[in-house]
Amino acid sequence: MKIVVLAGGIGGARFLRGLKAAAPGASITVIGNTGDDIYLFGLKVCPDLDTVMYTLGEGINEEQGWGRRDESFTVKEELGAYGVEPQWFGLGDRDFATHIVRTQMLDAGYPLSKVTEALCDRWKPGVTLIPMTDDRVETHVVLTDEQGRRAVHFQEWWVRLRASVPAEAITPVGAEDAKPAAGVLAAIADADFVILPPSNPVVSVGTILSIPGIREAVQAKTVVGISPIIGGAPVRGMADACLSAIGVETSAAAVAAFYGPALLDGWLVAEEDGPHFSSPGLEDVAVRSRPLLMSSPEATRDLAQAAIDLALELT
Ligand code: GDP
Ligand code: FO1
Ligand code: CA
Repeated sequence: MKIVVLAGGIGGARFLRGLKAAAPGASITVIGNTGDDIYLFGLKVCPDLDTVMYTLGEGINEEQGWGRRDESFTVKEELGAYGVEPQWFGLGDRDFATHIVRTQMLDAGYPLSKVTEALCDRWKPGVTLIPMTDDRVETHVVLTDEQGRRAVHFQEWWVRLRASVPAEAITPVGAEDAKPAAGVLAAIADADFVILPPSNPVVSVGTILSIPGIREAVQAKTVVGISPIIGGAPVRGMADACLSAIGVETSAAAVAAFYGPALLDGWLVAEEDGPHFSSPGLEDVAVRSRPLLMSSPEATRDLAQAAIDLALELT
């Protein structure tokens, strides 16, 4: 079985753990979101790729969901002592090494997809992890604060401001001119089906789909999505702030409508959302209600199994 997953960070990575457990023999290709990427201190940081790589490679800080376990912050403190900004982004010492290796390889001329492959040689995530593009794409957020109306990097809005200032627009800058990374379209074409895990629909899955050619390739396959919204709320994080910014209600039905019937063949919603699930235009999408909380390895494996079962039923 060949499965492609379009993944963001924590939600995508946790789901992938369950998918590996549910389908140990499957060949899984993960197309990772790079819209969250940011240059800090001259180093290229790829939060979502690293979250997937560390989670599947058993190096993640489990409580936090991002960053390394057993982490220390000496370099960050020393940078602070020099007055070097930003201090609002918590890069740990172990994590710094990843960004140093990545940046060295990029500066030597390797594309991000090759660099990611090299980093995965160490972490052995058990999936093929490919960034959505080798080109620079950065999600920016338009907001108005005491400094006026301006665009900031997604991380500044998400991490420094904790999405407390409403986003007036969210744009993947550079996406229009970006190309899918080597291997992305081939993996999708070759897949038995594509899964949209419970990742942020706007700044994770939406960003991946904004790369010209990816949505068209995915649309041609059987696609099953898992709602990241349960009972009108994002399970963790602030995905509702991203949905509000683009005028989409925070509900399982509205997210399905945002992806659209041309893309989605199947949609898993939480048991509490099943009975009153209705969305005009989505009559052709097969909706099933299942336990959607990734609260334990077993629950996450069962969720992944439900996605596989629905995909096989629809293929
Ligand atoms: P990020 O890049 O680290 O923000 O992670 P993702 O984009 O991959 O996923 C974040 C989304 O995962 C959040 O917006 C939540 O809505 C969703 N999520 C997190 N945990 C769960 C869970 O246990 N079940 C479901 N259905 N969704 C979840
Ligand atoms: N998230 C935070 O809320 N605060 C941080 O200081 C922070 C640091 C950080 C460092 C490396 C990394 O890979 C991720 C990090 N994250 C941090 C998480 C991350 O930036 C965001 O949650 C995602 O980009 C949103 O998907
Ligand atoms: Ca992300």
